[in-house]
Amino acid sequence: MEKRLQEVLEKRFHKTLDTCTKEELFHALMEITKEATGNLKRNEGSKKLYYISAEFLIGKLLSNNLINLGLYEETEKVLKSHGYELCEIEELEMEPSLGNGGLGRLAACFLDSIATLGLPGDGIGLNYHFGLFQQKFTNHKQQELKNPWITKESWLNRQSFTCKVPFKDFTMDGVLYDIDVPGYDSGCNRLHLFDVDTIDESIVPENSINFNKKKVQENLTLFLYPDDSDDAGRKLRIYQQYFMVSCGAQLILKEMEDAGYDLHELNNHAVIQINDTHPSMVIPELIRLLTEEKGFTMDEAVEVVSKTCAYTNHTILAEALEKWPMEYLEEVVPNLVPIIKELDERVRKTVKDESTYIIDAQDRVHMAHMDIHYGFSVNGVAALHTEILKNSELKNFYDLYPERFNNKTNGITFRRWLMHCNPTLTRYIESLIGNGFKKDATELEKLLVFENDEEVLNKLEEIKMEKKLEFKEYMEKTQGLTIDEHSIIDVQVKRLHEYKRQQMNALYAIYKYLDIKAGNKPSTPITMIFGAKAAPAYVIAKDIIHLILCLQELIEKDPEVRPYFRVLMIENYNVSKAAKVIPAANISEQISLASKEASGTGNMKFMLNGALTLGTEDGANVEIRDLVGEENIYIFGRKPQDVIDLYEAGTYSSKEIYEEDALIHKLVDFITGEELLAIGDEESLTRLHRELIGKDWFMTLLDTKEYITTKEKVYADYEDRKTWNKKALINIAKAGFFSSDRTIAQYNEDIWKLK
Ligand code: AZC
Repeated sequence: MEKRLQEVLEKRFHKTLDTCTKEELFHALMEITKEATGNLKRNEGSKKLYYISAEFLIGKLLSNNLINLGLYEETEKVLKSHGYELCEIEELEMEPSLGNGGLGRLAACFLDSIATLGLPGDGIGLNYHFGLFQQKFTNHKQQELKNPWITKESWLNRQSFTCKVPFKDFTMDGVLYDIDVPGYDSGCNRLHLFDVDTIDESIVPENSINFNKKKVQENLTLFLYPDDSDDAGRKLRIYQQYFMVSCGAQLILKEMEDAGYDLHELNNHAVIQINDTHPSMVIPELIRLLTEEKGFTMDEAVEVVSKTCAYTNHTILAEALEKWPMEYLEEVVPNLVPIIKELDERVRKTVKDESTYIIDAQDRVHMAHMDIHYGFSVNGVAALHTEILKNSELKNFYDLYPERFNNKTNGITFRRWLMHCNPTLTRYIESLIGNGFKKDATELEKLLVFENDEEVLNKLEEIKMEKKLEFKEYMEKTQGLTIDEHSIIDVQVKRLHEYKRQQMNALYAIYKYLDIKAGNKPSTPITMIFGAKAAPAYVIAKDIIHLILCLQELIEKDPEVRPYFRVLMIENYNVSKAAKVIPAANISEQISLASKEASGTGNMKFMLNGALTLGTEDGANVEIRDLVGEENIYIFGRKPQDVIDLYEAGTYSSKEIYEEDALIHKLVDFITGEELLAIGDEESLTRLHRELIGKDWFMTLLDTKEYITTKEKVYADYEDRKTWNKKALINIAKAGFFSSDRTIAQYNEDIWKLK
């Protein structure tokens, strides 16, 4: 490594390891890493997976690629001997935020595991020029800025493949960029990101995310998930989706033909995993290409495509299940319209249940319905979620095709979420149980023999302290906030959404603030950490951020409370910040309204790093509880079936709870009390207050009381550090199940069947 680094620095910059700048060093490292991945053997086989997704939240790649290539430690050593820290070089990398949250990060973890297991499988997506917006706090509010990540040199490698994508009034030329995906100690796959050369980044002003949505030729791949609160935005989403699937379908067919396969046997050589409904148009697009260009009859095309495509559902929230007005499709992708109508006709001929039709009475196209009728597999992302799909959300489809439904509980890559983000813990685990867990995560269970070993438990606590100190330093440097490393670090980081109930955590903060004001000081100080971005057009979500930032301000300025209790919000929460805060956490907040969080994956990352979960009976929390046992997790709140029944009955009234419960009344009213109004914006706080009392669609007030009692118990339990550390150890030991290597092995076993 040292020799190669010197060569590259000399050749490119006429510098040496001792004279180069950190930027030059970063670029040399990127070049060497790219060269090493380029030299890896490609994973190959007679059947190939295409994981098609509108999002790949890959995050920074330098360190993870070095880890997977087996070069990390050597690089670290070489840099150290010349006075550099690898982690400070890593800071210079631009972060590709090509995803919103869980769904996009899952796709990135999957790519890592697919490559690691040696399976031939590539990702297909879009090369957004600006990732998810950069979040800035001004006047206690979220402000959105554009988030560029592509520099002159990056991980992208331009390829020679091109294709033409026919829209109604014009054709666009797709070009392809690849990012290599090295497996851990294994071969290499690729992430294919499509783009167009006519994109004009300059149509977006500085400090803004606004642009003319109608100039499709200039804006098509500018933004991940452009604001879809208006017609133009929704149509742009369809332009993007069709562009992605058409380029993807053309690439797939070309690869198949180049390999000499008969396209009539496409399903024996390719499998397409459709990640949520954003890529669903790949089904009619493949049918279109096969019938128009490859001489297939409609029957032949429908049959082979249906045997090739599989669909993953990631949510039961109605607003996220895409339904496109036919009118929009006619305007954007008229080529697909007759095919979608034909697919719908075929369903109508054989199926009685109208609720499963692709085109509904309002002439809207239900993308998920198309996926289920014309795919061979439908999976949910956690056991509970899949049961809800089968028994309520998609029951009518389950009745039709029970054999298509299956569960694949999500997972995370331990290369990023343990080895990279917590090397100290990794090394310590290795010293206790050897390094087999790096390839077979279930070996972490070997840690269980130490559950009563005080030396081991103390060491775990020491490592947590080290990570808290690192996080403290980071927060000081980036936001000027000084955290007390001796406090309990209680973290809720995830997208801001009402169903995730950050507002309930904020109500707890109000409770604690008032309790301390009343003279009840906690034995150990508490630091509550939030990190969340709200969709730019999601008003109530932004109001919740405003509330949290106002509470932060109130407490920071209150010398009576601040030494014991603080509320801090991480600005611009993203993958790199996740890697900093998760290892430092004692408590992992997973408090969604039961039945609403399909799985969650943050919950797994926290557990793996020794935090205890405070959560509802929702998503993968249920499986975490089943693995660690009731005594090693804190579960509270209304049960999923009760919540489903409550929605069905329509009897939930937050107003009633507010009026009957004096404590809740007081906490909710604090939002518009004089303390917060002196800091924040009256309109925003009043709107949130009104929403909580008048609607509270995700039933915050239903669980608030039990949440407060449970959280008080968690904090009290922290005082018995030995028992706490034992619980942490059990959580780490049982986390192996949540390795995405396991998830991918199951996808392959049940759905993909790659050799
Ligand atoms: C998310 C789910 O909300 C989360 O529970 C799950 O863990 C994750 O997918 C991965 O399966 N869903 C989304 O992010 N959905 C969309 C449309 O963005």
